[in-house]
Amino acid sequence: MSDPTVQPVPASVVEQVDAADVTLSNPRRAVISLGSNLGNRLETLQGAIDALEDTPGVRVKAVSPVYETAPWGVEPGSQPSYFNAVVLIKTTLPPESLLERGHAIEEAFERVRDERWGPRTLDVDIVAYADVVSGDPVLTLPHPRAHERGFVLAPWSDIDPEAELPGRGPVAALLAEVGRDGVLARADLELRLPE
Ligand code: PH2
Ligand code: MG
Ligand code: MG
Repeated sequence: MSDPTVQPVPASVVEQVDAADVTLSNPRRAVISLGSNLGNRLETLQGAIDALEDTPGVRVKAVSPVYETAPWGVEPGSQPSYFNAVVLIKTTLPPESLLERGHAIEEAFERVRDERWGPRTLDVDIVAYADVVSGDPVLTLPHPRAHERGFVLAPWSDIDPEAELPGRGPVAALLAEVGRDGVLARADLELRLPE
């Protein structure tokens, strides 16, 4: 007979613990792109990096140089230039939770979503999550336009020259194809890796 003092654990709880166990003991690498073209761009990017580090289950491992970049995908001259950077993280959060956290950080910096590719105080994009390739419209991985954006590829290759964009190939080769037009390193500015 079974021991009456042992309470059965519902199957749903067993499953959740198993899923959490796997990610907790196996943090994943992810690549985050940060962009800002409204307000104090540098302060905002640093605030986003600090907020990522403050997230349970996220460690910021590397922070790229700052680039000043021409707005991509909009009429030339119609928006202020962007500051862009890339950060490498290790995380126990699944991609959906990381996305949610990115949106919460955007909201903390008063991001307004009214037009596609409108100017913004802060954009936090998941460029890649481990080697996941997914066509999920809520979170397409890797980011569907990362391979053609110098403002993502240049800072990423600075901090990880050997990096590969899942399904697309080496970041350095993609950058060579796209070129560095409108992507200017701001060596006079610096973002800090949180302590
Ligand atoms: N983000 C966009 C649209 N255009 N252009 C630059 N230079 N940098 C960005 O981060 C950026 C953009 C939409 O997310
Ligand atoms: Mg974006
Ligand atoms: Mg975005």
